[in-house]
Amino acid sequence: MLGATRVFARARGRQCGLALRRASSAPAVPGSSLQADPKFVDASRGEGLEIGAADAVVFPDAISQEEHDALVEEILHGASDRAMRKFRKRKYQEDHWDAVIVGYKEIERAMPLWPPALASVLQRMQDFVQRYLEEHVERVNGPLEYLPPHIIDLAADGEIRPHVDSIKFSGEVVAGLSLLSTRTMSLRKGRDDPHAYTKDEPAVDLLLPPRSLYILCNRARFDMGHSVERVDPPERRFSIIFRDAIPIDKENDPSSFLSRHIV
Ligand SMILES: O=C(O)CCC(=O)C(=O)O
Repeated sequence: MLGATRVFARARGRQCGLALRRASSAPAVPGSSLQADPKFVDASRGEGLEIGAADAVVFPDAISQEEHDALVEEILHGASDRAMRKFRKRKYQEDHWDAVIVGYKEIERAMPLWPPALASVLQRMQDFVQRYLEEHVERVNGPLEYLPPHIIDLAADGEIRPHVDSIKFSGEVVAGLSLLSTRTMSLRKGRDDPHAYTKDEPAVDLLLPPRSLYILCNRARFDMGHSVERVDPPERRFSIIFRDAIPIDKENDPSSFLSRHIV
């Protein structure tokens, strides 16, 4: 993790045309001690990509180590209701040539189903995301409705290929709490075909260590594809994703969250 931070810090020091429009200070939320750290967003290979400085941000110490460990423990060994038992037993989804996400399991888990102490950690994150959007997204002027927090268990060799989340099923934000291991999220110009991307095209990279919260909104949410690529050495990762809801299109199959949310 430290190594990756150093790589990012070095990359940011280079004089490449930075894509992020610089904010006068790191994007923040009034009254909150959480501060986005620009060192975790590397735009040095993002030439030509237009994203506002507040559109893709990382808050590195969003939760404490104790809260992190308790969330991981809960996902691995906690509540033993049927849904969680099934989730734990399920095999990782295999790689298909047309898959956007490979080597993963997922489950939506509504706030009341979490132990109260953890529900309050997740609620704190969601409330923070809401306040962030009110501050940095013009269209957001009041409370949004949120989907249940969504757990993604990404196998050590799993990856999420570039995609723009469907605007049919979720709204202004994709925000994620990262657990267990560090990965990089890359933002590239959005397009329909996740396989039309190449690794060396312009990208903005977000470093996502455990305990960090990222927020994608505005152009980073709607105009850019995001991906979570493999790491070497491979390491398993959990994320807990927060999104706001828009009215569900009843014609779409509600059985798979990702098939509804990822185009
Ligand atoms: O696991 C993550 O942080 C990324 C999740 C993602 O790409 C998505 O839910 O659209």
